[in-house]
Amino acid sequence: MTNEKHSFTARAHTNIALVKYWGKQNEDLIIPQNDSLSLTLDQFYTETTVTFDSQLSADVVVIDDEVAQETDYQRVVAFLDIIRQKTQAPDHYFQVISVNHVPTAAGFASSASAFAALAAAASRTAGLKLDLTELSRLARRGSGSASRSIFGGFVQWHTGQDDASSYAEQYASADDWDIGVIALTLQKARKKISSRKGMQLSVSTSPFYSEWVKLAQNDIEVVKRAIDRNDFTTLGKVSETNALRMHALTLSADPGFIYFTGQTIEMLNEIRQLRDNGIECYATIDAGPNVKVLCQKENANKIMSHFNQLLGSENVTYTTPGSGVEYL
Ligand code: 2P0
Repeated sequence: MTNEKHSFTARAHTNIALVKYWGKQNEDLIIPQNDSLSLTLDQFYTETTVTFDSQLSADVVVIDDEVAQETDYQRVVAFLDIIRQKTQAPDHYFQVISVNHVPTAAGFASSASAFAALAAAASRTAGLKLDLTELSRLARRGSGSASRSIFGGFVQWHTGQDDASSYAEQYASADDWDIGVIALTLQKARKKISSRKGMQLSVSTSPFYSEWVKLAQNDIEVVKRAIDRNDFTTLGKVSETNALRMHALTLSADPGFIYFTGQTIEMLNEIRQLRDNGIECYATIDAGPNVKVLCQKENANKIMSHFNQLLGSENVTYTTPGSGVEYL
C-alpha cells in the first residue's frame, strides 16, 4: 500500500461580539437563540495545519506544542468525525497542529479562531471544497462563535432554524472605521463555568431569558444602522448595554453565577470616568472577568496609558479590525 500524505494550513482571527451569543436552541447542531454581531480582530489568530496521513490509525492533535488531552482532544476528534461523515471516509485520520497567536494574557477566547482555522484546514485536507457560507456552518459545529471568525470586519451570525440556515456572513468591512479594541487582562486562569455550561444554565433558569432574546435581536438592527452611518457612539453604547444584559442572565440564573471580579466592576467605572472626562470609550465583557474597551484610534494612546498605569502595560493589549480566514 502506498503511503499518502498531504496537508493544508489555514489562519483565522478571533472576534469580539458587540451583540452577544448566549444560548442555544439546539445543543448538538449549535443553533443559537439569537443573531449575534462581531468584529474580527487582527492581532489575535490561530494557525492550524491538518495533514492526512494514510498510515495514521487515530487522530493526532497538538495544540501550542503540546499533545492535546481528554476534553480538548475529544472536541477536535468529534469535529473531525463530522468531516469524516461528509466525505464518507470513516477510516481517514488526521494530524492537527494548531498554534494560537492569542496572547494568553489578552484573555480572548481562542475557540473561535481555533475552530475557524480547523474547519478551513481540515475540510480542504479531506478534499471538501466548501464556499465561505458552508465553511461558516462547519466551523459553527465546533464552536458557535467560530462561525463568525470565517469572515473579516463586522460579521453577523444569522440564527437560522437548522444546520443549513444558521451561518455567519460579513455585514460590512471595517476598513472605513478607525476602531480599535483594548484588552484589559485582570485574570489569566481558565474560568470555572465554561461558556457552554453558563449558556445552558441561563437559558433554562433565568426568568429574563426570553426578554434577552428580544432585546438582542433589536440590538442587532441598531448596531447595523450604526455601522451604516459610521456612528461609533451608538455602536459603543449598544455594545456595552448588550454585554451587561448578557451578564445579567448569569446573575439571574438559578443557581446564579458571576464572571466578574471586583476588578471588573472597577474597570467598568474607570471606563465611565473616562467618558465623563470626554474620552469616548465603551466596555464589552465575554464569559470571564476580563474587560475589552472599544475606542477610536485617535483616543487609543490616551486610554492605553491610563490603563497601563492601573494594570501594568503587560496587561493592556491593543488590536485593530482583522480579515477573514485564509490559506497559507
Ligand atoms: C460571543 N461568547 O458571542 C459570546 C459572548 C462568550 C460571551 O461565543 O458552546 O465558545 O462552543 O458554541 O462560542 C463563547 O462561546 O460556545 C461565546 P460554544 P463559544 O462571542
